[in-house]
Amino acid sequence: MSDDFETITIDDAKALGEGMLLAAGYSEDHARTITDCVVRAQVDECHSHGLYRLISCLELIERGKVDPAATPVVEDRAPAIVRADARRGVSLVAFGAGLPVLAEKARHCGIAALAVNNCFHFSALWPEVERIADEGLVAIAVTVSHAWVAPAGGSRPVFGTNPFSFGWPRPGKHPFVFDFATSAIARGDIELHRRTQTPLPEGTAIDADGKPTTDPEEAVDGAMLTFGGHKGSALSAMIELLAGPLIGDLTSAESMAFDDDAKVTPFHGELIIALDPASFMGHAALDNLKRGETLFDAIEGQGARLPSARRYRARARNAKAGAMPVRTNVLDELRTR
Ligand code: NDP
Ligand code: PYC
Repeated sequence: MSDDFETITIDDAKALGEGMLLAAGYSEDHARTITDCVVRAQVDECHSHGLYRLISCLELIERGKVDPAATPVVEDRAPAIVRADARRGVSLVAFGAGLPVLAEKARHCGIAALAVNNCFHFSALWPEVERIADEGLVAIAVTVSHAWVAPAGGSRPVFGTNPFSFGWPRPGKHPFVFDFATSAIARGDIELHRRTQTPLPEGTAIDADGKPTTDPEEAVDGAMLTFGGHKGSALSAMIELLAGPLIGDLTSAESMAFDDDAKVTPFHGELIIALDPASFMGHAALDNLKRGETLFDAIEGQGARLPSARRYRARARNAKAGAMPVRTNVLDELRTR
């Protein structure tokens, strides 16, 4: 199978996404919110969480798992805690419902947390922390997935690919954002390698006998690895605890059990924390935020790049062209549905 790309316009991608999701039975809110997220990811050339994810959203309906018209319920749990129950809908819709309360609470208390519960979660986390950072708040988001990843020193899956994302507002600039799986590779990339039958990078997976492999099929039968050995493993365990038991939601192993071999997008919760610089530093907040710029200058000044710099460049390039590259095999799969 080829690994070629073709260019489609942003408007066509939006029409394709919304059209497919509405026809499949998603509510307008779900269809619009999902499409907005996957098109934004595609514009930023985040291929593992771009238009490709429409396929998983369609499978969620086809396999009878998601409530495609779920209306989230937002609950004020404590002065600095808000909960958005997705009610078996998609995480992004519940996030959108909880965000205004999270921001208001963060400004009032200085720090606040949003627990998104009972959601199907297919997306990258940077769109969420970027939105919070655009409001002048510092953001952290974590979520689990399905148990695909072995702990460092082990050989059987326990953890999800458990992404960790951070956003820092930068006056007059795009926020500083990073967002990565705590596995050495995202599951979405493994699936894309499977589709194109191309080898995985070394050090990302082991086979069912615990031996290193670059074969995506063997990786799926075996286990993925954490990044950074024991360090990624500990971070992944922390994310299991924060986005699972702390907020009363499923761990990656429990999400896998809930899936019951339907092989759909994970079902669990997400924890999002927002911090308000003005509450910490009052009038000095802006000056202190600008001190972050000294750090960024020191990074970029020696030729290193900031996380998200590639994404922001792709965004500017593709927004100007009104079009973006998409893997041909992904478009073929979407068009034949
Ligand atoms: P990557 O390894 O592709 O990149 C992670 C981050 O590191 C990005 O912010 C990226 O910026 C930055 N980065 C990459 N290379 C460099 C570099 N050389 N110097 C500085 N920064 C760099 O991420 P993953 O493959 O681990 O994850 C991809 C996506 O998958 C994430 O968005 C994540 O949220 C999502 N995901 C979602 C899951 C879920 O359960 N919902 C589970 C697992 C992953 P840039 O984008 O600019 O390259
Ligand atoms: O790429 O690991 C991943 C992933 C899991 C759920 C959504 N994305």
